[in-house]
Amino acid sequence: MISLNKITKKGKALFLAYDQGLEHGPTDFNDKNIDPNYIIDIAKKGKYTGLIFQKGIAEKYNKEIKKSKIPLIVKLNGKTSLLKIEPYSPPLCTVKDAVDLGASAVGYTLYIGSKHEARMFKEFEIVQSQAHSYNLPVIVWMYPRGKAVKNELDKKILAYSARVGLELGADIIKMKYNGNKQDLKWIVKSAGKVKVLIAGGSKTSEASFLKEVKEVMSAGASGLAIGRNIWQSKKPLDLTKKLKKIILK
Ligand code: FBP
Repeated sequence: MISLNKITKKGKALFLAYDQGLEHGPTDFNDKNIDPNYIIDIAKKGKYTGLIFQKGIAEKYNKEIKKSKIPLIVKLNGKTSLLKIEPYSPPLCTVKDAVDLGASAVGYTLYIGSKHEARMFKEFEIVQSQAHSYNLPVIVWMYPRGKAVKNELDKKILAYSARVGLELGADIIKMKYNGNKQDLKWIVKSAGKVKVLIAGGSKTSEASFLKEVKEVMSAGASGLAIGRNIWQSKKPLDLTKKLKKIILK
């Protein structure tokens, strides 16, 4: 069993995600949060349990990341939002590169149900076994997506995704929440020993965000891997404090 101690606290995780520049483009950013140093500073002051970057930022800002002492999670694959085709996220960084950058874990997106599922599984198998040979935990963004998936937020398809995470050897999975606590309980059960984190999504009001966080934690989630709701917030550190009270208690 791979240890998650470096990237969790009391078994819970609070990861700050900043790969949206690749996935969505700078459309998510303003004058402040377009600067990776602003994100590193939030992670450091907020004592996040992990900071997620693609290889490019992990390389260019490596000195600052190391100085922050926040565990680095390198996202190994990704895609832009420009091509409106069946989703496929190619590998963009090797496990060895992530290790050389000082990563404490690696991240990978899988689009289950996509026409390219088989290819993604094959590529993931290499990543998973290499990461485990370095004792690095593997965090999988489990996203059911593509023409075959009618409703990405359907309980059955989310539970299926969670189970696939367990079957393929993920250590932590990151999923979207469909707003139904009972559904999430079943999804968490489907993941077995794999911890389930919830993704933040686009920015919502602080009150409804915090309410949702309480709900997902009481349904058995092990934390959050979020981006926009934090670094688009006017007071990211205040919000972080409130989140930590709910998640890391
Ligand atoms: P947010 O909290 O900003 O939604 O980030 C979570 C995340 O998983 C990012 O890591 C990733 O860039 C993005 O969501 C991908 O989501 P989608 O494919 O739905 O746009």
